[in-house]
Amino acid sequence: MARRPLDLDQAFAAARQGERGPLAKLLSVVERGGPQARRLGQLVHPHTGSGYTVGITGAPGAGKSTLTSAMVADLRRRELPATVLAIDPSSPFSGGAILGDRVRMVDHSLDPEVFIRSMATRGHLGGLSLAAPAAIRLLESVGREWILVETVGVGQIEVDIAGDADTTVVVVNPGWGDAIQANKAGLMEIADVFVVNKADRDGADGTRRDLEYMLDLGSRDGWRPPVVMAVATDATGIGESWEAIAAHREHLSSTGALETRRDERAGVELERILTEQIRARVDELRAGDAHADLLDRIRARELDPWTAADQLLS
Ligand SMILES: Nc1nc2c(ncn2[C@@H]2O[C@H](COP(=O)(O)OP(=O)(O)O)[C@@H](O)[C@H]2O)c(=O)[nH]1
Ligand SMILES: [Mg+2]
Repeated sequence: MARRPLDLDQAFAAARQGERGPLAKLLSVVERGGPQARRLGQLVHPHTGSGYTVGITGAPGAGKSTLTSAMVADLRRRELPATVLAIDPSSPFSGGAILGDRVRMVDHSLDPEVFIRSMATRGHLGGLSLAAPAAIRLLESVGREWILVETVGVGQIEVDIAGDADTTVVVVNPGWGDAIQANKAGLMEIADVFVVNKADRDGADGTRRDLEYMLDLGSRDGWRPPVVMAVATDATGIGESWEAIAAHREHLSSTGALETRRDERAGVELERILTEQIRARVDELRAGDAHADLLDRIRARELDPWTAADQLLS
């Protein structure tokens, strides 16, 4: 299937003028990866730094999409534009993924000040952990300020992506493994705000107590994550969630931790890119004739693998 090549400069300029079609196409470029995504990254980079990213993570079914949708409504009530990036590492679908999310987000689908996009993996390793921050930066560079990033599931990739946010909201439920699950999944370390969602159910206070107890054991950047009770389905606790996020943002800005964190993330991203490129180089070397020859010589005991590796690299 031939794809008409996208004029990146033109599309980027249009997206910066607020056009949604070109922005959607550019997000597909990011999602596909490869040389075009790299070129786009070069265009985008000088225009980044002005957005604020809120990661929303937690176990499947915790109510992340419902909460996100309610948070978007709250932004809109305050006449602020809203941007949502839903990331699903397990889904082969893209540009629309996750039917349930679409249904819940449908309330906002006619609002021109709301931009919602799903991103899925393209199967290549490290794909989403590279694409997610690139997508966030693209959204920033076209002037979107509040960017909500919902990650589906609680695997390592999701934890990594959630760590790409300025403020990370971890959504838990009453009785959801007594917060101990959150701890096991590595969510305790990345949480800046906890939302105990489905507080209309039994056990919400117990979950809150468990969280508070675990939070007593340590803090990050001199910040103790607040625990907010919410019922996302009827928009209870949404204002409080935003207040907690705003307080964290203020804390990060006033202490300089925002810059430190962003610097650290830049380092992490550089490392991911290096790893990806070195992996690609290894694949290239493995596919070459020299590799097969050297392997024969290793089998014949003429050459040890270390010397062979040196020869391949040189
Ligand atoms: N009782 C109750 N149900 C909720 C609440 N928030 C979300 N749900 C329901 O929980 C289910 C999963 O919600 P969803 O937002 O898709 O969860 P996600 O997988 O974390 O995105 C849906 O059926 C929601 O209607 C809540 O506060 N209380
Ligand atoms: Mg969801």
